[in-house]
Amino acid sequence: MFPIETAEKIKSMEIRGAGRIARAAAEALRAQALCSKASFPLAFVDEMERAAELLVSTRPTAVSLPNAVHMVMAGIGRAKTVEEARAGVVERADEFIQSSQHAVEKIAEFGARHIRDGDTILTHCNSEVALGCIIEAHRSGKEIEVFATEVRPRNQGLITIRTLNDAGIKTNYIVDSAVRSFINDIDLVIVGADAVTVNGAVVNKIGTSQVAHSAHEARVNVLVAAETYKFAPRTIIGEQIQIEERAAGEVLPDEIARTLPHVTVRNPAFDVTPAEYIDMIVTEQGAIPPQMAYVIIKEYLGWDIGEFHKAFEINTGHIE
Ligand code: RI2
Repeated sequence: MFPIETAEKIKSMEIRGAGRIARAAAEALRAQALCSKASFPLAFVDEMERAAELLVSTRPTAVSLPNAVHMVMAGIGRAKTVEEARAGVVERADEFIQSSQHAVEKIAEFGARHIRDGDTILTHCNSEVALGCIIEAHRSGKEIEVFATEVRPRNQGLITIRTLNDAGIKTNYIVDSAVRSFINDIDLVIVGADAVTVNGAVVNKIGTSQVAHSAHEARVNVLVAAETYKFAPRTIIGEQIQIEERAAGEVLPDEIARTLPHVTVRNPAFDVTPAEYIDMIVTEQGAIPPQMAYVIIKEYLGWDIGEFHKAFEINTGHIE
C-alpha cells in the first residue's frame, strides 16, 4: 500500500495500534521507494521525505510511528545513486518489519512468565503485545481469566474480547468505569503503550492512568508491554508527547451536540501514567523498571546526541 492510502487508513483508525501503524508506515515507505520514478538522488530524497512527513502527520501520539519512519529513512544514508538509496530504504523497511514482529513474539514469551497459574488479569484497550503475553500464558497451560474494558469511545475492547474468546480464554467484559469495582479480583494489570518517555511515564489509551491508579491503590502490579521502538528519544531533549484529541462526534453524535450549545465535548485519545504506578516494562530486550527508560533510548534504540540536535534543528527551523 502506498503512503497516501496508508495515511488515510491510519487517520481513520482502520489501521490502528502503535505497533501496527509503525509497520504499515515502513511498508508504505518501501512501496514508495520501489515505485519511485526519480531520476536523481535529490529528487528521490525529496519524494521520500514528503511521504515520510505525510505518514508521521497522521496521528501525533504513538512514537512508534516517527521512530519507524526515522529508521527506514536512515536507509538512504549517503547513497550516491537512486538505486542505492532505494535499496537502503527497502532493506531498512524489511529489517524494521521483521524485528518488530520478532519483538512482539519475544515480549509475549517474557511477559507470559510474569503471569502465574490461576491469575486474573485486567487489560485496557487493544494491545497486540499485551494480548500476546496473555495468550502465551494460556498457551503454556496456565489457567487464567481476563477482565477487559470496553474502551470508550472507539470500543477497542470489542477487538480484545474477540481475540481472547477465539483463544479460548475465560473473559469478563466491563465498562471502563467498573475497573475500581473489580480491582480486588485482579492479580495483574497488563497494558500496551503508545509511547514511553525518558522518565518512565507511559502514554497509552485514555483511561490507562485511572486503571493504573486503581491498581496502585489496591497494590496490584501493573505490567506494560512495549517494544523498544515505542520509547521516545526526543523526550531526552525536553520534547513533550502530544496527546491526540479526536473528533467530538466519536463521543457524542453531532445531532445531539447541535442541541447543546453550551456543551463542549473533549476527546483526548491517550493519557499519561506516571512511572510510580508502573511496576515494570517488558521489552524485547527484557523487563526493566520504568525508571530505566533512558537506557533503552540510548543503548537499544541507538539515538546518539548528534541525531537529537539534528531533529531539534529540523523542528525549530534553526540550522547552525
Ligand atoms: P500495540 C493503541 O492505540 C492503544 O492505546 C494500545 O494500547 C496501543 O496502541 C499499543 O498497541 P490506538 O491506535 O502496539 O487504538 O501493543 O489509538 O498493538
